[in-house]
Amino acid sequence: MLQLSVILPTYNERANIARMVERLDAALQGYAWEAIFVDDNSPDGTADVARTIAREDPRIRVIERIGRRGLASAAIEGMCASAAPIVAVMDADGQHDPVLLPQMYEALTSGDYDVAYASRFAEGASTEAWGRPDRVKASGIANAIARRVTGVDLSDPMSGYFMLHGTTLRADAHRLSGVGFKILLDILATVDRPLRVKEFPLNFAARMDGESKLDRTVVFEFLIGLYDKWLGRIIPTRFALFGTVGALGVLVQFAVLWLVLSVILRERFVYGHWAVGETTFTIANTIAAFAAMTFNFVLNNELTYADKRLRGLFPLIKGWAKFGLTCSAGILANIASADALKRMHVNDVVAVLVGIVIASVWNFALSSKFVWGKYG
Ligand SMILES: Nc1nc2c(ncn2[C@@H]2O[C@H](COP(=O)(O)OP(=O)(O)O)[C@@H](O)[C@H]2O)c(=O)[nH]1
Ligand SMILES: [Mg+2]
Repeated sequence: MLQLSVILPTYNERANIARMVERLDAALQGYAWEAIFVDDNSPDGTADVARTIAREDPRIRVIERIGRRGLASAAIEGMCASAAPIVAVMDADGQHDPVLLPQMYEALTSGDYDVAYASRFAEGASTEAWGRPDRVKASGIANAIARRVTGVDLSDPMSGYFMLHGTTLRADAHRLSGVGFKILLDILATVDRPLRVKEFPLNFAARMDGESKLDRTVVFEFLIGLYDKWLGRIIPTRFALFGTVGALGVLVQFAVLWLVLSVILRERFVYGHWAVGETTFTIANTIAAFAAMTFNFVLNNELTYADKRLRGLFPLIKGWAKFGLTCSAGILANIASADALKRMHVNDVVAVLVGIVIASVWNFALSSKFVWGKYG
């Protein structure tokens, strides 16, 4: 009878799959286990590699998600796709040592614990082999905040290696945010009754092959998670991020407009108007809108869509062009409405602001689909 399902979210982990299966096989001798690779249609063909193994080994399963990205949602879907009474989540890159799996399993089946997890910072754990002291430090800070704010007292609540009963997960799966990567923390903060947690020290290794996809500030990641838990239901997290980036874009647009008109052209700004002709104003505002668009693209790619981040020169240029295209209608509306309002002798600042609001609603709707989304 199936005892344990190990969920391994993957994105471009082609070279690590076979080795990972071998290590699971060695660690889980005597257990009835399965492993589910949840791959987000990795360009390197990770899912094909996993399927090749799965054809020979029925313990291996593959879920391939098309047009989706995100570690947390991959883990949730993998766990929900299993019939096993106990489910685990771990990285597929070798950083999480499978030898802990039987110990975690025994802790859960003993009935004394609801969740078992591997901590990088517990007594006896080590992060030296990770070779990333900067990230060790950042993780430490985020963990300290996590402890304070959620009251969850673990040495490593941001850990991505854990095991729990399928029933515990399914009872609350619909309430999990699925945003960001901190799914263990998400589970602990979401489930109302206190969960009994068993901690295992982990020797966090360097990844076997390939590169990290989540290499970014853990603190920022964590703040998003907090926002999502508190206000995410009222204003969706991604929209809030997009809006915040957009608001910064407003500053950029005004700054560039001011730079062009006041600094470069040395025009005077009197009673809410620059003393310039219509054409000059339109050109300056067009430049400003494009600068703001580029700024917004970069920041949205780094922050709003960090879990789907476009990387590498070509994807970035392509993404920027697509963002520009989807935004160009927005930019036209932006500039045209500002022009129209200006002709109606509305204050220049108000005219520009109205243009920006119209453009940002349009931009969010389209870019989340076409640049970072399903058709990305
Ligand atoms: N399905 C899926 N897996 C992902 C995604 N991003 C990262 N992963 C996987 O999640 C695990 C942890 O990611 P990794 O890049 O190693 O993060 P790090 O260990 O924090 O540097 C690895 O197995 C990745 O392949 C994603 O968007 N979708
Ligand atoms: Mg990793």
